[in-house]
Amino acid sequence: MDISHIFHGPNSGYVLELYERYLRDPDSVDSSTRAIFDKLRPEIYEEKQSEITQHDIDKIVATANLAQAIRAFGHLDADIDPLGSPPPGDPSLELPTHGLTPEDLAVLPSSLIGRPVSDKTDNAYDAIEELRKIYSSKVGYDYYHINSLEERKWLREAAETGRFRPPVDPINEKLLLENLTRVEVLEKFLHRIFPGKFRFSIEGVDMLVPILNEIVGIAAETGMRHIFMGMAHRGRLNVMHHVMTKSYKGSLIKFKDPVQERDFRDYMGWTGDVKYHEGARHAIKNGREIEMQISLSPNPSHLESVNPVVEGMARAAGTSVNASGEPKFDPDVALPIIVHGDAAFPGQGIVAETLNMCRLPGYTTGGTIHVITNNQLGYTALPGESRSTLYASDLAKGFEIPIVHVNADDPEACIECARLAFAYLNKFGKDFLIDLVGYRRHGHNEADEPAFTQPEMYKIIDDHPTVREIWAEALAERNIMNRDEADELVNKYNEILHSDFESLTPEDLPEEALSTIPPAGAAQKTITSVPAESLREMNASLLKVPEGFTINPKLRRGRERREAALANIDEKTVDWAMAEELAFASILADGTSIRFTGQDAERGTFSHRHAVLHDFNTGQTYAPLQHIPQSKAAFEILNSPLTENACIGFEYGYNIQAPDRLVIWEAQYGDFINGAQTIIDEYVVSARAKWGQTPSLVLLLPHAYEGQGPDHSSGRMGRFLDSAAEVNIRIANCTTSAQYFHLLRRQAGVLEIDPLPLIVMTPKSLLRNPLIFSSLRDLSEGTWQPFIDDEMSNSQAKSVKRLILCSGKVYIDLIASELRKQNAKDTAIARLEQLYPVPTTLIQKALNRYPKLKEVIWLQEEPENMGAWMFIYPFLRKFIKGAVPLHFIGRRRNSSPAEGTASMHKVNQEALLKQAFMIGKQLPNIDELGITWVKNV
Ligand SMILES: Cc1ncc(C[n+]2csc(CCOP(=O)(O)OP(=O)(O)O)c2C)c(N)n1
Repeated sequence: MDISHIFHGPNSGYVLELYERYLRDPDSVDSSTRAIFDKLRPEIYEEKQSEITQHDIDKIVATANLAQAIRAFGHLDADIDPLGSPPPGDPSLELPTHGLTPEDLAVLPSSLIGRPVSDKTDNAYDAIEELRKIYSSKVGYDYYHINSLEERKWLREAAETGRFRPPVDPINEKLLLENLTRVEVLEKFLHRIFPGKFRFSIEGVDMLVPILNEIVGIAAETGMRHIFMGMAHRGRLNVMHHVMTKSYKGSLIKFKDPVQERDFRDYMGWTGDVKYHEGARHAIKNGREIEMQISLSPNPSHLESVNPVVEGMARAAGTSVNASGEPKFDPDVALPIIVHGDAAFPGQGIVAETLNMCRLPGYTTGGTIHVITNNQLGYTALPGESRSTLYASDLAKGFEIPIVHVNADDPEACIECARLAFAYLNKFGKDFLIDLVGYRRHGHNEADEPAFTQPEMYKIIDDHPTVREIWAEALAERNIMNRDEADELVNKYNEILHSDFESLTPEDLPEEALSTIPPAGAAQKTITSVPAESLREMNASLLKVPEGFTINPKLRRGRERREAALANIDEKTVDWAMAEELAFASILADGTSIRFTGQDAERGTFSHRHAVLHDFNTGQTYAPLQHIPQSKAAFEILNSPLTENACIGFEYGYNIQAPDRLVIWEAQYGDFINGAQTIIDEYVVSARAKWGQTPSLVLLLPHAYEGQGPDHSSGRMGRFLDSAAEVNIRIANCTTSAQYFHLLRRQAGVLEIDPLPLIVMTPKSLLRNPLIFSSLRDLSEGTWQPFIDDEMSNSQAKSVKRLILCSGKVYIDLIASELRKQNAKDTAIARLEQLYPVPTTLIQKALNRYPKLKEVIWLQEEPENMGAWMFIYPFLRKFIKGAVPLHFIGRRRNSSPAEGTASMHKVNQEALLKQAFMIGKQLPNIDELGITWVKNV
């Protein structure tokens, strides 16, 4: 007889399972369960029916439901706030909600709650209480948002067996006290000696340091080769000293204000950065062998911006690229750990952008451990002002990341969470989050008065013992260490700090990064040409596909054209995509690996690249650059997630960790680079000056005024030119496919000897315009030209009156124009292919070639306040030295980069070209147009 209908409710499945077990073997369940099920046995069901009431059944199901609620929502009742605020609770955790009383539970079997809790309890009441102790203790296990049953089971088992928790998994209690003492003493020492100086103290979340050390220790035992850490200001100094093992003197000297010791900038040879942004590396050794390297990435103030950088570093460390084909990724090589702020985690979009990468091919790192140092404040803002969610960590739920909320005043609970985090990551290769709930002992910084805004909270904090004091007390109660011994530890570390401070000399200023800046200039000497025969062979290899692979018919013609394209060495047959592919093939043949990412990068936004072919019949993919026999290194090209800031941050980190690989990111349209302004400003263009890092990341930004509107025209080159200074970046805007070929090859050639980020304004319609096509000879014999003067002869140059200087696509518009033919004799046109570093000597040389010059014009498509003009103007003035007038022609100053309609674009573009050729005269209707001619600037 089927009696399943009598079990109902969310846990009916579990009760049924128990019942079936009982049917197979009545002894497999405990005696009280057996007594209940005896009443339900089919053969005696009818007979005993009168004895089983619906009431009994309801109580069984209600008990199972209660147990389920505690497992899922017990964290809402957990004691996670050291400051003692009551937990929010939840009605599902209360007996009356389920129609239960303690008496009901006392007569029910504990097996209704399940193992392992049922094994150590006699009835359901005790089992429920036991369950509460686990799920509503100082740890709130928050994992019911995980979809995988296997993972949920594993997490439940880990929580309920307590296998990562002391005493099951013991800790060295004394050592923990020693560590907490070092953490606290450092902060208090700095507070005393340098009152009011910012250090963004860890106090209140001190357990961060032991948590990190626990993870580092287990990771090293497991055989991880790298840990990459990212964190903001909070507690960073303490982590530097007690996780990264930096010497105290290194920080103490900086607190003393080194400018008094010597000229800081001269000494460091770079701009440097404040002490709480510095990075560090620490090698854990076994004898002479480095077992594991821990790297703390430098980071700017911009909270959370370091997240993708750290992920990129870990991905690079775990990826080997030494053989041709696809790169190989090993998730067990590197572990990323990211420490977040409780206000920043939900607030900064880059957090979600980075979390979204966690399982993407080409981006996953095999899991990250996240720690939120949750001090319940963001500067002066309360949680209710910083987020719309209950927990600071709730964003992580959407990515199915298990979360533990842990009271930062319970050291054992914190250590359990660290172990659990690593064990889960190690088993499932996925992220884990520890929400370390503490408080902030001082103001946002140590000069702030927190009681201005949180008077009540700070009354509690002022009276609240430190976690070291709490733990010392616990050890005294456990007779492990008496109070005097604990005080001795405080004295010991105070004395160490004192003696370090007293013996400081100027030589204690850290010297890191001094030697990391290589001399610039090697790029100019790089040979980028490739023998014609090699290029022909590579082209042939690139056009091959596996037996039986059906290419999309629409791509066939182009490929047939390419088969014949290199027959004649002087014919201009090489378009942009072909030049790019040949550049990549030759770079791989030179042994340099390539990673290329961007939105829809595989096909290319403009459907020009097709680096990954899709079989027309089966959809199977084939990337020729992974199969050419000439290649000696791995190639990967990936369609990135629809993200700019985190994607560029990721590639930046990848590039920093693997400087010998060519790393390229392509924007869908150049404008979207503004979504990554933080990473550009804070890392790409300034990391060298601030932290001595030497990125060589390539950014390809489609940039062309073609009537597509304000948002698809500009790669915002002005933004990069704004930040171009010293030796920090190269910016190119090239006009032939050969130039692009040589530019890419030059970048790959100097990755390790003259690395700089390379920003390239790339074409849109010009991708297919024969005026930019190059010949095989241009590739095999040419070189990168930062500036290209008019091709006219020197004798023709003698009659030139006007020199038009420009950059990029407007040059092609000029030479394609009818007006050009009419003005061929007296007008020369020269193009700046490299905007930064400015090729000063070449421009100067060109100016000297035109003795009868009457005027120089800077022509650009962009508005006067955008493009290259504002940047290049002072250079041009200096070169010309007032000898001839300098005019500007371009779109008018504008708040938006381009016209909103194609028709207005056309009118303005035509007017622009007309004005460019109207020597000495102004277009009659110029005032009505969107362009401007600024005379003799
Ligand atoms: C992107 C960004 N916006 C604003 C700030 C200024 N700021 C510095 S710390 C801070 C509060 C951060 O709070 P939280 O994330 O909780 O970290 P905590 O300082 O409390 O550890 C703010 C707003 C910043 N550094 N970065």
